[in-house]
Amino acid sequence: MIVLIVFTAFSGISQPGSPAEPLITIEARQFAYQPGEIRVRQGDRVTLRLVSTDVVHGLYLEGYDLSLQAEPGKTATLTFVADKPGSFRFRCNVSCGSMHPFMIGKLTVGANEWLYRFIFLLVAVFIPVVVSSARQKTQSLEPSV
Ligand SMILES: [Cu+2]
Repeated sequence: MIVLIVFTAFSGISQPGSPAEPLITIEARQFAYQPGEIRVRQGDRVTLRLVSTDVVHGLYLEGYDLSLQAEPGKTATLTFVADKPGSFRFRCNVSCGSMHPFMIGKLTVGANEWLYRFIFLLVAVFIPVVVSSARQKTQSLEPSV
């Protein structure tokens, strides 16, 4: 039972505690990003690869004040440390056509899940332990027949 809880709490984390280095490829075309929503963990060293499939597109990341531009058929990369948690919009900063102002996406930088999983684990393991030891105490107080 406890093994199962521990497994559940820690699965999905490749390197517990230490930041990852995700490489995220974003395809840009008139007039959208694919994927339009990306998610990383706080502290991750993120590399964005912007690939344009039609005209010149840019990507400006609000909050981090970072930008990059990709020529048609080419790739532009940008590496940064996602040190600010929250949701940030990114948008095209190269005028690429009529719907250009609607070419937006979202980056979510989540707080370190590790802490939350640790708290969950603590609660999930220690409550049954406390309850069962309390039961044992009650039983030992009962007079033996
Ligand atoms: Cu654009």
